[in-house]
Amino acid sequence: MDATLRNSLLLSSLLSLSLAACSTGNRGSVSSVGPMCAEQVLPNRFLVQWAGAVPKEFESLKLSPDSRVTRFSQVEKQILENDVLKKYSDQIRKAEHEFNVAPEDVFPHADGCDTVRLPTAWGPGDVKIQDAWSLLGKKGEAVTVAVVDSGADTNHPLLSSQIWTNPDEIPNNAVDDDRNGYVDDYKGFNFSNMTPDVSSSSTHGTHVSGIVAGQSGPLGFTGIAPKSKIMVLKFIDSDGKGSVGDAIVAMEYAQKYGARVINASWGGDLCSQILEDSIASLTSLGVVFVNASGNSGHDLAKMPEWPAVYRFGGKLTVGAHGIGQTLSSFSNYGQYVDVSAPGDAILSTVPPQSPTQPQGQMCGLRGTSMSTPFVSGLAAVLLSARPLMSAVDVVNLINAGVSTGGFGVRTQGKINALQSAQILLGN
Ligand SMILES: [Ca+2]
Ligand SMILES: [Ca+2]
Repeated sequence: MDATLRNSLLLSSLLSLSLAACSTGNRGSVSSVGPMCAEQVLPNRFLVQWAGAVPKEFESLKLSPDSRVTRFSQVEKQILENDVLKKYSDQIRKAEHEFNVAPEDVFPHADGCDTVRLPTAWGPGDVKIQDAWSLLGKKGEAVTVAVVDSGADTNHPLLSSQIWTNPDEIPNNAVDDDRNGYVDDYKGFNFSNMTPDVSSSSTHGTHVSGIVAGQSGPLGFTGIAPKSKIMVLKFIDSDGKGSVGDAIVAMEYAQKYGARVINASWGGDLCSQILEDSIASLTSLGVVFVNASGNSGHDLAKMPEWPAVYRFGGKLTVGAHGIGQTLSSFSNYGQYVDVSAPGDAILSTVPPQSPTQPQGQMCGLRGTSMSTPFVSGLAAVLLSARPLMSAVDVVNLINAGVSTGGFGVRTQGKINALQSAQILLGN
């Protein structure tokens, strides 16, 4: 076992609470542990979750003004153990090493960003979204989807009209007008470097955002919920890594500002119980959490990845299929994957690939990162028809509406927007 991981377990073992080994979503049945990527662990960085209010002396370490999680940076394990964990043991729920997660697309992109041989947009038809729009008379109106990812090109002509803005913040004046702790968070925020810049190095998040809420474009392209708004919350940096703590604070922001769906096209080989608690809390507050199953081609029951294997009523884990209607070989599968959605040769928006290229680029990518926003978009369409539904209601509708066909996932099916809409209307 890697030293840092061993330390992590020792650190946790000081606390009497919640000390189950990281497992899959089935409480009490500890599964085998997936391959450890110890380089993802951030040395000398720890997350501590408090049972109640954060003690005053650690106020400045809170992930956000409203958070009950503090981040201890540049702190040695022994110092944390002796000076914090022992002293405050009755007030601490969990303590763990912080680590990075990564986007879930497939590299190299076999069909990636080829401007000559772009795929046609087969996904919207495959999920029967146009039929669902017609039946419901809604396309995501008044629903905000938080894309917690690598940012997005908010100036892309097929996206710019659908970018959520913070009404209480004046952009670009270097003032935190709404006093929420984030300066100029007008079009979302970049939690990886604490700036308002969400647009740089954002190919992954721009592609995901287009699948959710892109406007009609070439080759049959359309977003699944083109009337929904995208809240661009960046936590994955230009190196393709984002920390668990930054993900948590971005998701807390999403819920606070009214997002009903969180698209999480990312994951990793390490588990965080603090992240699990955060997702559980969000879903109980009505936020649908949609998560990529990952691209290892494994049965997640045998080789878990996180947060894909966490199970809550308001959470969906998504596999990917291609136009040939079988689960893609890269897609994870098994009982911990709820549904499949189009994820191979998927056309969507990307930022200009070079300074000389115009805005408005499209490209094809594949991965469960791409199938996940199809499900987020469907959740937004269903919520626009019935805004008072709980996260559990939305997830149940999506699961119940699948077209079954041996996809190797828990429901055996791929999403079908028309059938979910018919169930919603009692048809
Ligand atoms: Ca602000
Ligand atoms: Ca401002």
